[in-house]
Amino acid sequence: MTDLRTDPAGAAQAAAAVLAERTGVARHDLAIVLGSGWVPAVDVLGETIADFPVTDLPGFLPPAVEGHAGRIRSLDVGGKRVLAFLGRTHLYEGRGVEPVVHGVRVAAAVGCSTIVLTNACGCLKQGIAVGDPVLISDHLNFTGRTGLVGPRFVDLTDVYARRLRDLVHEIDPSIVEGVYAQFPGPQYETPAEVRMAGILGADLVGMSTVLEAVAAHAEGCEVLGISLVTNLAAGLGDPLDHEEVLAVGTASATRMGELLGQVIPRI
Ligand code: 8IG
Repeated sequence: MTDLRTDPAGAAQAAAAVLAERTGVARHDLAIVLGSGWVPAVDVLGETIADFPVTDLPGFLPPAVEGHAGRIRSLDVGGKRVLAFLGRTHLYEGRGVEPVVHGVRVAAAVGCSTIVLTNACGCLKQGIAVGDPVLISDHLNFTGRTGLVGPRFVDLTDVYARRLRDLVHEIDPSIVEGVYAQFPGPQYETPAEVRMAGILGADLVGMSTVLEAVAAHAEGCEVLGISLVTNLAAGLGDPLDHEEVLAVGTASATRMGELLGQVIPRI
């Protein structure tokens, strides 16, 4: 059996082979990773062709966080075959970066040329409210880690593809853009860390997405990042509560599903 840590590319190929068998198709067009509370978005997205636990594929870990279902769904969205990851592995689970980026590598291995990364996050930017979606325009990697293996000097100028952001704006011009900062977590930031992140250019703070975006971009995929603001960052509002985060996500998920349902056929 291929080891995820020593041979991530081989592990992705192995999972891709099982995925093809389980979904009945050798290739998918697009993958979407659903973050905290985003799972209901996929229910309104299209017709489900297959649905099974991520752990049916080699290299995937069982979910560690409530709100992360840990399933893979293959859907037809307006004629496009879409692979949805219902939940993700986070860096704060302490199992290294390989399981964090395994999903996007598998998606690339089955032919996905676009990866949509979604998350729930805290917000620092004036004028953005809890419940608003934000298109990720760029990121700050505060994890001190990489989603890459070996000395690969990948250019990140357009990691969140301008083309895809423009496409979303054609459908919904009201969606704003922001810079997402990934902290290692699992603790939320202190108010001082939030001030620091703001000074350094962050609009959003979260605990995912960045390493996956880098890995997906390195695989040659176009990345669309969409954050759902579920709380004001620490020190800017009420203290943070995981239950509230999930409730806000669920309330906005249907709107997000409808948006994605319009975007995906045009990608
Ligand atoms: I939801 O305020 C959610 N995830 N780091 N900070 C960080 N992650 C988050 C936050 C937040 N809200």
